[in-house]
Amino acid sequence: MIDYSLYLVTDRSLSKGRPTAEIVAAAVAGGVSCIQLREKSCGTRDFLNEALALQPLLKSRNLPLIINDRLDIALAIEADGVHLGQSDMPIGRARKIAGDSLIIGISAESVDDALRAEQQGADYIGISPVFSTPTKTDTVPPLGLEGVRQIRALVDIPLVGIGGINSDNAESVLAAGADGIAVVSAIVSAADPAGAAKKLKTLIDQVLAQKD
Ligand code: TZP
Ligand code: MG
Repeated sequence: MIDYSLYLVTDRSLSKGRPTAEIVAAAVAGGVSCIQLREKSCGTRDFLNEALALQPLLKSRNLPLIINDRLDIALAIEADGVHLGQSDMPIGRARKIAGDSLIIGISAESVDDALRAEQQGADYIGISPVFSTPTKTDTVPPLGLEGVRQIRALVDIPLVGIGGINSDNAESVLAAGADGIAVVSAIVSAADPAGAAKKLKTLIDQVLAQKD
């Protein structure tokens, strides 16, 4: 079982010059439960090497490494999973190539996307975006907390909210039915990524304990 409660999504362009491995190590020290390596502008070799560089730490902590977009890289390095958007490889094809053991996460931009992802065998859904965010501008209009509630009512697999989430609004996303929150800038752009992760994780653990 994967713990999606605090899901870090990396972004080297927002890391203020600090290496992704440094940000990830700090975030792990602060308590992130799942890590997605998201590289939007580097070549395949660079992406692969970034992923390999994270693996010893994450494996030693038993933390899952999910690769954004690139099923080939996920398979090549035996990552735990791949995260696919609506314009990436369709989940059915990805499953055919990857088999059942690879975690496949899908970004859902609507209630229909979420229903389809579950029917087609996704392991978890990223509700994208919950709030508007400068981190990713090529998104559909935010689904909001109401979107999270609607999807929760119809879907049983784990749900992670993403987009504009921080320590001020994380509780509302969990209260609306998400199992976890995914963040980029709240951790990678923080002056103290370990402290930022710890603050979020402490809050999330409190909220999730009350939901049980
Ligand atoms: N997918 C939907 S919104 C988003 C992604 C990758 C960016 C989220 O970034 P932030 O900084 O946590 O708002
Ligand atoms: Mg994608």
